[in-house]
Amino acid sequence: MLIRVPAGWQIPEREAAPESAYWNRRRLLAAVGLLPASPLLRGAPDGKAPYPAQRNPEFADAGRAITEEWAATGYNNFYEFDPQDKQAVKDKVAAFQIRPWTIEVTGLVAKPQTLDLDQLEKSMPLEERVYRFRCVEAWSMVVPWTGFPLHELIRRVEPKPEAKFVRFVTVHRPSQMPGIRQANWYPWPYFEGLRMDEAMNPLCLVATGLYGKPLPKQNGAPVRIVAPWKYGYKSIKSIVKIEFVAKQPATFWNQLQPAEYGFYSNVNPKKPHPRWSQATEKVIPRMERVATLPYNGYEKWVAAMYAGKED
Ligand SMILES: Nc1nc2c(c(=O)[nH]1)N[C@H]1C(S)=C(S)[C@@H](COP(=O)(O)O)O[C@H]1N2
Ligand SMILES: [Mo]
Repeated sequence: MLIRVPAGWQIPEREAAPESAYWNRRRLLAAVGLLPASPLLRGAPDGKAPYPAQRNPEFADAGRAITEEWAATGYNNFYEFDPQDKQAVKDKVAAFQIRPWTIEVTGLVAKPQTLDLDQLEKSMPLEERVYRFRCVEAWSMVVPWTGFPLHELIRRVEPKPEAKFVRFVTVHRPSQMPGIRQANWYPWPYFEGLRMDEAMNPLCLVATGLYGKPLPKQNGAPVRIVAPWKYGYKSIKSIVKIEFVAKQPATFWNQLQPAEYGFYSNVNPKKPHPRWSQATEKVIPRMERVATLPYNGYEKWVAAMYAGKED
């Protein structure tokens, strides 16, 4: 049996105390499926929720100040709620139900399954990472996500060799998502995709939290993808389905406007959008201009995946 040993930084000082050894053992057993999950297993030794998770020191400093929480949670692209006004999204999410929540994992995998999000979170190594986040519209932010690497989930379902891409689908709930009714010509539900190596890249997070708390609805509660080297639209929100496929899947924005939005959509300051430059970006909320970095500054982690190609 393969037991995952947490990296040194994942074991907080306080958990080195003898009383917490019991909890760590319970969490480990639960993680490998030997114990039924119980609410008491969540997070810290005192039974508190797993937020805030411990910050991964490799992603503690994004080289820019962390965006104020009110700004990152008050200026959102989430067309299902409002396809026009980013500042209105947060005021239109009240009816959106985020529990219970399941994710169907299907397609070319040995172990297709429907995951309950609460169970999944308990069994995954939650960590906090501060990432730069760059929208294709040339605004950006710097925020601490809580989540776990997507590869942890992918390994668990054992993709077949024919699986070359991963497709993600957002929940489709017109009754709770006024933007879907408002913009009914869009091909809802929102869908996205990654190549398998991108999905397996250690940078790619399944996020369930922001600013040390569960994700606000406007930021994609209860669970979303974060691929920080790509334009923001690749980071699909409120996902209910993950499908492993052989062929490059269609994606929402690429299907709507292929000349403007590609499949790979890696942040690239040298490749202008047909209607605007991508050389700089405006940092919310003050919109000061800063230079946009290749792969949003994550070249070191991801450039090898695109060696010799322009993506
Ligand atoms: N389901 C869904 N996911 C989505 C979107 C959307 O409209 N619907 N917008 C995308 C875009 S364009 C961006 S920039 C980010 C915005 O994430 P944020 O609101 O947390 O900043 O979400 C992405 N994920
Ligand atoms: Mo975006």
